[in-house]
Order: sequence, then structure tokens, then C-alpha cells
Amino acid sequence: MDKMTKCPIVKEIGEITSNMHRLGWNERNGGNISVLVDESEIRPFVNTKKIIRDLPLAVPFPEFAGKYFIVTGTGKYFKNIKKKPAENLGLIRIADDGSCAHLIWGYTAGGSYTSEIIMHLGAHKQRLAIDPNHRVVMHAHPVNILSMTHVFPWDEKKLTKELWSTCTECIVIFPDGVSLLPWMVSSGPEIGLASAEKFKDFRILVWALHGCTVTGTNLDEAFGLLETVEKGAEIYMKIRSGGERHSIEDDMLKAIADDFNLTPREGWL
Ligand code: 2HA
Ligand code: ZN
Repeated sequence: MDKMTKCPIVKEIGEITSNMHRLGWNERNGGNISVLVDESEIRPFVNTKKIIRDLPLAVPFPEFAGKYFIVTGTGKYFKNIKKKPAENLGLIRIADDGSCAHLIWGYTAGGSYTSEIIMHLGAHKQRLAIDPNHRVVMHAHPVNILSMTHVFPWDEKKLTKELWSTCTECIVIFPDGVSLLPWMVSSGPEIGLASAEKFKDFRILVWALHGCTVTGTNLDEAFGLLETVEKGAEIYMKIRSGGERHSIEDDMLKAIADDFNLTPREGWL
């Protein structure tokens, strides 16, 4: 019996990835998640002393020496994680010099972590510097935010304001805005490090013609952020070809911010 299947964070990842798949955000092997976990969360369920094998890291992360992450596997399908967590997820501990990761549990059919591992570790590093409670990086391909990058300027300020203007909740949920990277080849250190730069200042990053990555202190918070971005994008995609256009204008956004005692990104309103 694999006790890790009873580990609360493993069960939660199974639930949330099933929901993401059902929402159409994670087709086939699309998307990836990593969660920074404390040893106390996993120690009752797995022998952390036993290293199964080592996994290479194209960029070293010595700041994470000894830290544990649960990461979705490369080529694995979100739709299968709940049923077969040990095959589709891995628990890793970053080596003492940060040059590789020790596999402690998972990837039972072989393979390794997501090809976007550098983006994930880079994002964790940047978000932790801002918020010590940060834990989650979540990447997906939701159809509306992706579609929007086909028809909307690749400009993060314009994109943020367009999303804020679609529904009242958007500015409340992401007053800090949405960042964007123009199209790049994905799955390598180049896009990973460029993305990490964005996470110095944002919780949300849109990759043009690819998808969206969000961060959070827990899985629900990251999921909720992505859900809200995607809702705004869905509204944009539904109404943009319409005739008369109504929008939540700057003065209205300011009123919402005042009412909720929020500080939207400086100088953008
Ligand atoms: O894991 O989503 O960006 C597949 C991807 C790559
Ligand atoms: Zn992707």
C-alpha cells in the first residue's frame, strides 16, 4: 500500500487537477503544477531518507537545498493524476548543492518532472522573496486567455486593464495585474528564467499563444486566480465582436478599489 496516496496534499492535487482537466484547461499533457511542501506534511507517508534516483536540473537552485516539492511529471495527463498519483506526480528534494533533485517518491513508470521545472523553481524563488507563505505554481492552457493573445496586443498593461474592465471581481482578485511574455519556445531554461523575472512583481503570467501561469499560497488560491483571469478573458472573447460597448472605466475601477481598500498597480489607472 502506497501511503502517499493518503497524504492530504497529494489528494488535493488529485482533486484540483481533475477540476482543471474538466474545465478544459489541461488537455492531454498540457500544464504542470508544483507545490512546496514542508517535510512534516510528507514524513508520515513516505521514507524521506530513501532516494530513488537523481533528476537533472539545467539551472542550479542552491537556495532550495533540502526543500521538498511535489511536481507533476513530464508527459503526464492531468486527467490521470487523481487515479494514479504515484505514476503522474513526483516528490523531490533539492540536493545540498542545488545542482539536481533527489526523487523520493513517484514517477513510478519512469520519467521526470515537468519540462517547465526551471520556470517553476524560478517562480517559487521570486514569490518566496515577496511572500514567505507562497507555496504553489500552476500552469495551464485555458482556452479564453490563450485565445485573447491571438487578438489582443501583447501589452501587459493593456491586457490587465481589458480584463479588469470585463467583470467587477477582476480588479478585486488581481489588483496587482497580469504580466505577459511574447511568444517564445516553451519548456526550457530561457523561458523559465524570463518567466521568473516576471514573478518578481506579478502573481500572474500570460504566455502569448500558449497559456497562463499563476502562483499562490495554496492550491485553491492559485486555482481561483486562474479561474478569475479566465472568466474575464471569456467575457472579452464573447463580447468583443458585439456592437455597442460598455466597460468598467477607470473611474469605476477606482471606485471599486476605494471600496475594497485596495491599491491597484501604481500609475495604471
Ligand atoms: O507540460 O504545458 O508548457 C506541458 C506544457 C508545457
Ligand atoms: Zn504549457
